[in-house]
Formats: sequence, C-alpha cells, structure tokens
Amino acid sequence: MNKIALITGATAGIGKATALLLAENSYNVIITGRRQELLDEMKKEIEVKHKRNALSLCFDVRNQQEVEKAIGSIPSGWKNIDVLVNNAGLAVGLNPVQNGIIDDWERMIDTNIKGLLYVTQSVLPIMIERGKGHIVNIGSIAGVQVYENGNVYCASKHAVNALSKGMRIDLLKHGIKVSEIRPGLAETEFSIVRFKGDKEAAKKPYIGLQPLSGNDVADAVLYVITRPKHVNINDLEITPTTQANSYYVFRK
Ligand code: NDP
Ligand code: 8X3
Repeated sequence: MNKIALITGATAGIGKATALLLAENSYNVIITGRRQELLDEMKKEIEVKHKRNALSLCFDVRNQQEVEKAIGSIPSGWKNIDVLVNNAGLAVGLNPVQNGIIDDWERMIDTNIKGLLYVTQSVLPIMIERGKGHIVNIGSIAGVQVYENGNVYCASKHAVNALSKGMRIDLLKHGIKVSEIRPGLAETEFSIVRFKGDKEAAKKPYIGLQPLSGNDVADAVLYVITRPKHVNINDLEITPTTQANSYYVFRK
C-alpha cells in the first residue's frame, strides 16, 4: 500500500517540490492551494510522469469552514493520511512595526498560524483514530530569530515553532510524530509575494549567493518522514552554505 501525504501550498515553491518528490518516492499525494489551474497541472504531472495518484483540493487555509469542507470531502480511499505537510504560508511586506499595514499582518497571521491550526485540526481525527501519522510544519529560521522589519512574519513563524513543540507533546500518546523544518533563504515565489509582485526587489535577497531551492527543502521533508517508526526528527534547520543565520550571510 502506498502511503498518503497531504501537502498544503503545493502550487509553488517548497510545497510543489515536496509533492513532486514524494510522488517520485511512491507516495500518493493530496495537493492543496488556492490556484485551481496550477493544481490541475500538478495533478496531471504527478499522474503522467510519476505514475502516482494525486487528489487536488482547492481551498484557502484562512477560511476554517472551507478547510473543514475540503478535508471532509476527501473520498474514503484517500482518508488514511500518513503525512501532513503544513507548508502554506507567506510573508507580506517588510516594514517597521510603526508603519505596518494591518491587512498584511492579518494575511500572515491568518495563513501562517490560524491556517496551519485549521488544517491540522481537520486532519488529526484521522491520525488519532489510526494511532499513527506524521505532521511536518514548515517553520523558518525566522521562527527562532528576529530581523529588522520582519516583526509580524517572524512572530508568525515563532508561533509555528511553539505550536510544533506543543503539538508534539499533546500528540505523544497518540503515536503521532511532529517535526519542524526551518529553512533559511530559499528562492521560490516567497520573495515576490513578500514584495507584492515587485520582481526586482524580490531578487535582492538572493544576490551574491546560491539560495536553497524548493527541492533542497523537499529533500529534508523526505528525510524526516522516512526515519524508522521509533525515531522522530524534532527540528531540522537548513540554510544555504553561505548563510549562518538570519544575520550572517556571505555574499560574493
Ligand atoms: P511560495 O510563495 O513559493 O509558495 C507558497 C505556497 O503557499 C503556495 O503554494 C500558495 O498557494 C500557498 N498559500 C499561500 N497562502 C495560502 C492560503 N491562504 N491558502 C492556501 N494556500 C496558500 O513560498 P515558499 O514555497 O517559499 O513557502 C512555503 C513555506 O515555506 C511558507 O510557510 C514559508 O513561510 C516557508 N519558508 C520559506 C522560505 C523561503 O525563503 N522561501 C524560508 C523559510 C520558510 P496558492 O497561492 O495557490 O494559494
Ligand atoms: C523565510 C526566510 O529569512 O526571509 O522564512 O525570513 S527569511
């Protein structure tokens, strides 16, 4: 029996790379995001190229009712979710807190914290009933460090860090593993979203270095979920070789 993995935010970047890598490694994948056309393309690619099954669910993780409806609609053959990758997330804006835009704050808090909670709570009854499962939260180095103008994004990823620890404790007795992966600079659509479509500004964080790719982080997800049953990777931090942390980056 092939295992089933549900990946949120599978239409781009880390989530897309993860869904494709897991499909390549014999997982049947449930792919989610808000862009239906991209989900359709992904589903086709997974089925044709990787010869794996894919189920796509189009919903906004910020809307609790939509989340519940989408997860509730999963057909019986797909219900036994082995792995949940809570990846959907974003940074919007990079302003000092005094100039912060309320809508940006709400988008980050609602997506990165509340969305992760809504999806987790919808999937958990299935894992609890089976007495097994693995939740992988995509945090960030911004979840353990704070940098100038990163205020609310960093706070949201600090919340992911705290939630990962809290979930791990609460789910111990249910045999459910919880891991957090904290990437550093990864070149995806992340920066384009953070700079609201300004492609020039979006390139700047990656100048003079080789950032991580979505595939590099996907590889870490695959490692974490393929450890033996009695082993859990609690935290895995992954940065480009030329990045030590949020403050020290060596650029040529
Ligand atoms: P991308 O912008 O490339 O991908 C983000 C994904 O999240 C998209 O598939 C998007 O899908 C989905 N998404 C965003 N908002 C929502 C929403 N409200 N409902 C459903 N899906 C949503 O960024 P990354 O791949 O880089 O980011 C993935 C995760 O990695 C995020 O949690 C991010 O914080 C984290 N991260 C990224 C780093 C980086 O440097 N890139 C470093 C550290 C952590 P759609 O638009 O179709 O809804
Ligand atoms: C994304 C990495 O350094 O832009 O979480 O916060 S960073």
